[in-house]
Amino acid sequence: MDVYTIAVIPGDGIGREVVPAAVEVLKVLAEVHGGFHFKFQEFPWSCDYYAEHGEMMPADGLDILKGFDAIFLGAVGNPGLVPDHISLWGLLLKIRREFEQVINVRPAKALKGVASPLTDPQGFDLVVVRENSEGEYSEIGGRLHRGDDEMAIQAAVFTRKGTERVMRYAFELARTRRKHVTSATKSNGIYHTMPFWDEVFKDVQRDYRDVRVDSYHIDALAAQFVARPYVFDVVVASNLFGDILTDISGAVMGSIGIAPAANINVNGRYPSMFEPVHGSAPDIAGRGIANPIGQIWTGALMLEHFGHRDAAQELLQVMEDVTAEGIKTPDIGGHSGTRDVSDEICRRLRR
Ligand code: GGG
Repeated sequence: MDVYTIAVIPGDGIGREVVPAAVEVLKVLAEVHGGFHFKFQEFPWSCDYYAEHGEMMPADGLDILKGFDAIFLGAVGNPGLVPDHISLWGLLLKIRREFEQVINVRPAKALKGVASPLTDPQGFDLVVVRENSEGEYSEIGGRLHRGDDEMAIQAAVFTRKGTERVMRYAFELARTRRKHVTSATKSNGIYHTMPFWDEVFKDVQRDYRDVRVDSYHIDALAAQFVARPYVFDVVVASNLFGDILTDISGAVMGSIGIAPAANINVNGRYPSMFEPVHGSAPDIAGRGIANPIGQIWTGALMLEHFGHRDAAQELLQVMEDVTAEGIKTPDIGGHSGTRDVSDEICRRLRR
């Protein structure tokens, strides 16, 4: 029996609703599937924790997390309590950086029973591979002057190592899929980093001549994600572009509440972290209507990461059956609550 220790950080807002729902589903899956077992331990690190302690997580938080096999996180952010850049850099981005979770894998595909703005019968099935540790997400820069001369400067960091690494990950993934990689660039407008990005892409593609490639400027790519998402297989993008593209692909699926994500530590030194694409959604928090599918699908990515592909597939199948039968939250046109959806998934897993 494989036993996995999982650090659970529900975080803020709807994270506190969708995480317990998904944990319940994962417990039932382990029980009925056999062969593996989870030991979950919850941590209250969040904006409320900050209000009490002046930090998003304790000083030894990373040391504590290091001892786990994976981290299962909900959402971070309560702008009424803590400025967003403080909460994100104090918890989510800190974990991604310190635990070298350099790759963010964000799949998106048309699900049965979820009305999508996309009417094409072909559906779509793509994965965005996002650079997760550098790029535009940088603390380098500063603010100068006051009044008319006030300014803010923000530097982006693109290392050859980091850029090549995310591209190789995307090509390797494409080899297990439809062998097509699309690069998200903006080398017409961004003078240094994006021509560099294109150069590295060209260098890496030489090692993957069996994989078809193309490249779009991010603005055109964003439009294509909406108009023709079915033409994409694996899309490789920088930190910011990948974040934006996956909010779009979430919306194209029908709701960002469905979209899953995995922050992968590729060197095996630290745990990987699994968290859905969506944020804390303060507007609907506490109403019991948050969509748990993004968090549950994220749980399936965690199972795949541990090598339990069949259990992950079983979970995805049941999840899709439930949405196909109309048991779904209001964001995707249903009338069910968070727990109605997760309870129904548990009930079907037990059958
Ligand atoms: N699911 C985690 C969360 O709270 N995401 C919101 C967000 O804005 N994340 C920024 C990012 O993924 O870079």
